[in-house]
Amino acid sequence: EDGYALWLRYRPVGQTWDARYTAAATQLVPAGGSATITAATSELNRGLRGMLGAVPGQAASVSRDGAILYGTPANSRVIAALDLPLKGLGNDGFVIRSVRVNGHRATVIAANSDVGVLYGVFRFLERMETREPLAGVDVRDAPKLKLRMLNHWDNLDRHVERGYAGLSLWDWFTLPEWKAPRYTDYARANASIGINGTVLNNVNANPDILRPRFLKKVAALADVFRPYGIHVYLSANFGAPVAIGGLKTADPLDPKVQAWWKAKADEIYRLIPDFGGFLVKANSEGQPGPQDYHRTHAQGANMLAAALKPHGGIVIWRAFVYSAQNSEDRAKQAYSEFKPLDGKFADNVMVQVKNGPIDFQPREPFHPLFGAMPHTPLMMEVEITKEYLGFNTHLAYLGTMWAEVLDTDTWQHGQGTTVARVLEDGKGTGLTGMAGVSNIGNDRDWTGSEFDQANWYAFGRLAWNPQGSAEAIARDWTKMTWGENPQMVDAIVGMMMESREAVVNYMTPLGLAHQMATGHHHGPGPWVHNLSRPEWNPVYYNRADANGIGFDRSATGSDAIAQYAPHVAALFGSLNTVPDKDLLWFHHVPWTYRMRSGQTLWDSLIDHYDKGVATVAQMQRTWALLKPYIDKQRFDEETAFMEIQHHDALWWRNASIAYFQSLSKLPLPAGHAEPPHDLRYYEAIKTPYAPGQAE
Ligand code: BDP
Repeated sequence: EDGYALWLRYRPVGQTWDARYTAAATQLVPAGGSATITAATSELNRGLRGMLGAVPGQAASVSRDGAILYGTPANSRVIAALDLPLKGLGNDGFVIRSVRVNGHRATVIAANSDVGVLYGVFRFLERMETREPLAGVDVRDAPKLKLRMLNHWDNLDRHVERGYAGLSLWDWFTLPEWKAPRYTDYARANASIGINGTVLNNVNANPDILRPRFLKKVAALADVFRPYGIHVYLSANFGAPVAIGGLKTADPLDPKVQAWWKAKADEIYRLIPDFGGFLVKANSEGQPGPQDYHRTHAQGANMLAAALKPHGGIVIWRAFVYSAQNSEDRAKQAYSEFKPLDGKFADNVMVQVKNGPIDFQPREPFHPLFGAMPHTPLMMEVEITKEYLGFNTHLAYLGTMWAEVLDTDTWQHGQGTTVARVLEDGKGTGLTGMAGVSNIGNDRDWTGSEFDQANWYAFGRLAWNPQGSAEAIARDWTKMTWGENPQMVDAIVGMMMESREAVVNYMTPLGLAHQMATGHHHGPGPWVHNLSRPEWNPVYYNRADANGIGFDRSATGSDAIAQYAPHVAALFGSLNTVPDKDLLWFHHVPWTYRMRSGQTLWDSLIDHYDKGVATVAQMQRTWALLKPYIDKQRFDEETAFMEIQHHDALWWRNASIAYFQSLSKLPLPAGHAEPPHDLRYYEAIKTPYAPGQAE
């Protein structure tokens, strides 16, 4: 196995389950003939053939025990007569239930729309893959968020920004004529976890994507994805009217600019009637935007929203902004800029906010905008691709990271206003959502490693239900990806659940952030101080000197805490209550500061680095014991990747300690080894090759 099948492996279920499942899968009875129902049928055939060794016959009505009846009440009088609890499930929810039809035992998979039926079919197959019983099944489920989207940072030359899994899947050269089967497999995988939107191109957007010749290619992809319920979106370059439209300005208040975007939207919808809309990165890291014309983000977003509105499209406007001219703490800038715009956005605009206030670090506190824009639908953006967490070779299961943010209480509207709750509230517009920066490329295994598939999977599951359990998700994924042996499943889930904390520990413990080397962000660079913008330098974040370390964001410092609700501000703002994990994010403390554990900060810091390395070593030992249960290629690859991770973890630990020790001048606590080399040695290490960043 090479990982291509993802979690949809559909391997034989084995004797114990064979008889039980076969009795519940003797006949397929689809209702309706849409492309989506056809996709559902073909998935059932694929899954049942793989798991049970045979494809059941297809029939127009239930005529034997063990039939699977699937469709909507609108397309099937039999389903309508079952009077299933479909109300309140929206378009995407479904019911799976054991019923009797025509005197026969059957399983019905029903929904209000064919896409809901498809989701139900995938859930049915997932039950088999995870060895849940089918007899007496009664599932009723619907997504809590409306938009569950991948953001591809794919350039038109197929380089993927921050991509570690090969080239972009989209082969623009052979599209639209050649619709590679892989596009369908991509859609299947996404639909299986409820993802219903995809932004095809990088937020650092090449305006060419909006030219007619590219739009035809985009339309071809949209045609492939449509049966799977996936809408296509594009990242739009705000300067496109100038870059490709021949206009002299992109000022959102200029009628010619407005007309250009309107015509562009009309053109897109002629080709793609269900086009989702535009994602926009504006006035951020050099991208053009409304501020180039002294207009606000809201004015820019609303102008695009007006062009899309007649077609039902939306604008997703990113709040990832920090400016070279602004000397305010970077962690504060998005809030400072967007909070005053609350209520000023059109009703088909969503603001997309990263999970933390800076930038996808291994750990950040939640973004203060969550809960702080009561009149604006917010979408949370997470980074599935592991730009800051060791690329594709470090095992880091991100389900725990996202669940940590989602479960955090913002206190913005009283206790219990968790980030998940904020996201689930569409402010009356019905617009709710979560976006994940894709980790997908054209590598055989899609994501550059087996374990990175888990992050794609977990993203979909949490976007479906932001209150889901990271552990339960890891368990389902593990069973589907590696097999059902309970000891193996426990061992792998155990590794996954610790893995992200291990990365935090060996890279940026106790609230440190952005200590990565320049440009590619792989490997340590806590000493870096020579980049043109202060907030690009790791020293900006660690603020380490002879006395101590950490960024004072309390009232005595940048006062970033004031952007949180009072309860949270008080929690983070006081040394007595700030969680250890966020200590150096919010406070600058002396090296000799006494932690609540009684340890000094210095000793605790060293402990954390070593703990991170030790966890990786433990994961390696656990993995080695799993050899008998795992197919050779996948086992060997992960073994090698863990060696890389262990090497890198040690490198991070040693380099970080060497640098901080050059300032603190403190000895290492007993039992902790000195870094084997001096600081110069670590400073001189160059990452010889990081994807897209070869020197
Ligand atoms: C940063 C990435 C950069 C992205 C940017 C963004 O380093 O490549 O363009 O985020 O989200 O994390 O726009």
